[in-house]
Amino acid sequence: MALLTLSSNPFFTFTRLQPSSRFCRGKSQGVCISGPVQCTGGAKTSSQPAVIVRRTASYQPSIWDHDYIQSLTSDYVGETYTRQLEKLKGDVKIMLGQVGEPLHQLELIDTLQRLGIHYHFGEEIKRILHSIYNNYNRNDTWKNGDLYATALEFRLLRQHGYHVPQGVFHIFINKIGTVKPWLNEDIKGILCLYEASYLSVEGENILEEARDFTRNFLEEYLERTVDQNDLTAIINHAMELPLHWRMLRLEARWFIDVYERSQGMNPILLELAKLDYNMVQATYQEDLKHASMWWTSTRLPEKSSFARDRLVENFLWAVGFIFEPQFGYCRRMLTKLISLITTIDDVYDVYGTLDELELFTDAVDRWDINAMEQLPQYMKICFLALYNFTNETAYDVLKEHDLNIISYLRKAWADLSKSYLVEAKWYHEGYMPSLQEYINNAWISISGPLTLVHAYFFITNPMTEEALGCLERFSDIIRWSSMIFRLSDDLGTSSDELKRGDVPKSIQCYMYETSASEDDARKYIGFLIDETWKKMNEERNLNSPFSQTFIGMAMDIPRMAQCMYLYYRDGYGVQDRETKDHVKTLFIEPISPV
Ligand code: 0FV
Ligand code: MN
Ligand code: MN
Ligand code: MN
Ligand code: MN
Repeated sequence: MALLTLSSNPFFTFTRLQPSSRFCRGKSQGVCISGPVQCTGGAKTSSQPAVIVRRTASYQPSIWDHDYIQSLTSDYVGETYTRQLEKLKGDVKIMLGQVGEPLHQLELIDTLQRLGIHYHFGEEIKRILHSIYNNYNRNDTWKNGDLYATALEFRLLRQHGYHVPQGVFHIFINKIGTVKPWLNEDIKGILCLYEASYLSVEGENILEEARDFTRNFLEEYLERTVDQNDLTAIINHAMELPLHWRMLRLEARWFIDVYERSQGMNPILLELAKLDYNMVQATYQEDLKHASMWWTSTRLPEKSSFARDRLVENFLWAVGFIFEPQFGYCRRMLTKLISLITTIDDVYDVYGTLDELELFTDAVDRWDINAMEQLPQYMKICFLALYNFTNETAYDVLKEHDLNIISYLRKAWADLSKSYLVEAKWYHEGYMPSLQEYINNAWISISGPLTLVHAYFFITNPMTEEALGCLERFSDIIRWSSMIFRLSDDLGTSSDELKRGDVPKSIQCYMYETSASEDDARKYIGFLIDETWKKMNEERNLNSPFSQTFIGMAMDIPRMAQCMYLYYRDGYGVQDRETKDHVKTLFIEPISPV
């Protein structure tokens, strides 16, 4: 056994054990070696010093300094800009009222959505789509057998909750699942069909085939096209991730540049998009400063130096979950919540011993402030931070809605802690769950349910009995959202997790179960993500007591996760790659005005 010094603390020496044959199947039979990094010693009172097993994740310190965050400013505040924004919004409303052709109406709506300014025109967009849907079978000469028009209408109507059958694509597709030969030059139509196919629900074979076909077709098109132009850039972007899976704000920022260069660009839309982006960025800066003040004041980053200190990235998650400027309270609270989740996740996954984790889980489950006494020092501060934050949330709700929500919040924390503990036990026993057994726990341990329960209280007014019941029972939208979050996280983080010692994640469970290669296991997890999106597409259009804002947030969680973990990379734990650019783009650098 090689000795490795990983700590400057003279009380601790670390021993690295061989991580081989760690995992066993079934009830803890077989070889079970404890974690790859052990640390012996510590300030114990007994003469025989107890062995304390601790791992390390070697997370880098934050690259964003608190003082730097506080120094962020924007020019885009104040009366002048507000007036200018209102004027431009008025112009666009007139535009929306004047455009008559259904195809032009759809194109305008699509452009507004992609530019990220659709939220100003919710009523107008609703009205237009409603009338298009009402005329669906009566007046469709404007589509005239056009794939582009059909696919655009299909995507926008489905996005807004209307049921359009997949059969509308029948006339374009051959028996063998390719498009009819006369469409082979219709790149725009094929791209649009590709994007539309992501709005499918389970069992829609035409859309499934359309997706495979269009993807292959577009990839081949890229291969044989030497000229790099705007069209190839757009196709490349679509191949990376479809529109339906994109984080909205980053997509808006990307599209504003594309739109500026495009033929037929409307200067009013461009000006509004840029101004709005910059004004929204100013509100993000204020949200971020607020959250950073709180995070610094908790002193958790210094007290829990084993954990990720990722305040700015936590804010990025929050913006991914809900971007509209009026939801500042929700973003601030989410950022705090995610910071707590991350610290506590690292307590369970990295730093805590099994005994300590049992005590912590028990304290959360009992929701007893006196239980804090039983905790080691480093856990006391985590526990009280969590307790205080929960009370702060509950107090805000009690104040505004005369409703005591403590029971919902503590239940969500107890569920999360228990799912963390299950994983910690599996790890310590060297137990290899089946994929199903893993997932049954892991959709909770990713913290999606806890986050959505909190989010409901951060945005909802008024709160309804029915919705509270659905929250308690984890309605399916919460389940599917959390599932995609979990599987995407596993694709991005499990390699590092395994190296430092953590439970086997979905990929490893599947490999163990089926003897698949890692490549094939990743493909299979990708397939599960696809299938889960289809369930979510279906679920969000069913009758539910949740608002569109809440459902939107449930959809945006996987979008943000797919962005953070793109290309199987951990954009959250490792800050200084794409994530750093995303932070700069979204929160720091304004777009140059027209
Ligand atoms: C992921 O880390 C993590 F901590 C997350 C995603 C917390 C942030 C929470 C929200 C954005 C709601 P890690 O890969 O360590 O998580 P697991 O569950 O795999 O330990
Ligand atoms: Mn973790
Ligand atoms: Mn974990
Ligand atoms: Mn992970
Ligand atoms: Mn990017």
